[in-house]
Amino acid sequence: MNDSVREESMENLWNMWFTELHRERAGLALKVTRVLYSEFSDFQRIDVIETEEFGRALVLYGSIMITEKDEFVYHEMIAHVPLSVHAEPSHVLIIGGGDGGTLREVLRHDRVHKATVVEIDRQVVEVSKRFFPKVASGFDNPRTDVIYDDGARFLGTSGERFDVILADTSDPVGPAEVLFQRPFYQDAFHRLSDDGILVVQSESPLFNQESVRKIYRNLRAVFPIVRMYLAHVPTYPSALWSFAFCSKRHDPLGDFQSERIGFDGLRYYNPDVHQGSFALPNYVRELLA
Ligand code: SPD
Repeated sequence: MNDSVREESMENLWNMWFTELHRERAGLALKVTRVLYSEFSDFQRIDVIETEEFGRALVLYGSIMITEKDEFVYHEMIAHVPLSVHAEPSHVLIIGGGDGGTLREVLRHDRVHKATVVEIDRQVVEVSKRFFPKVASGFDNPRTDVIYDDGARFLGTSGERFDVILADTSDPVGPAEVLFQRPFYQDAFHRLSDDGILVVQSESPLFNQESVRKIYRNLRAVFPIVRMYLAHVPTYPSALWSFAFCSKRHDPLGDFQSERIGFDGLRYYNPDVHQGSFALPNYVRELLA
């Protein structure tokens, strides 16, 4: 075999693709350079792949949770939107979030004295620390408390109160399904302080319309203020992702104060993005009506 033939056959050998189907006939395909990790934990299948375009990706249950290239969008948006609306977010609870990206963003705020992460799957945290050290950088922070437990059970039994709760979950299948149901939202309401805010990741308004409808129906039955906001996450279904801002008192636009973001280094979130993310296209308004 001459060199050029050998090179070509190596090229074919590594012509490996990861595909995530988002609907029956549409999905995302990423060219893979290496599979770094592939195991079943007690709860789910966990894969870490290295892709040419998006760097390393953490895949749970066959679904991309984070990639090195675009994780900042989701994590900045789930954390900084509520934290720049709440006046004293002293104690923040993160349900899920085992990769650590949301924690990293929460800890940027000096006004947060304690961040509690409740993750069901210890293996996700270990994998993230090993393969995504920059994302998982907050786990050793003295303000962080990590509890390995079922998020729904924790909220139902905990006697603690939180100023902000962030439901940084995977999709509503498997172990995360209960985290999208009304009892979970009721428990979150009761665990929040009187001016508390809950933010939940609420799926794609284009590709997951049935889930979105259910999530907002359940949230509106519990919280007096429920507003959707949007962000562009290229590796999530339809690349348009939604979050639900739910609160007892705070209005996400009226109570927003840009001075609360007193640090550098954000790559997506800024005051204009905060305001603009609550502007919804007509088809999304209709979905929520
Ligand atoms: N379909 C992908 C939805 C993922 C939402 N959660 C991501 C967790 C990142 N910390």
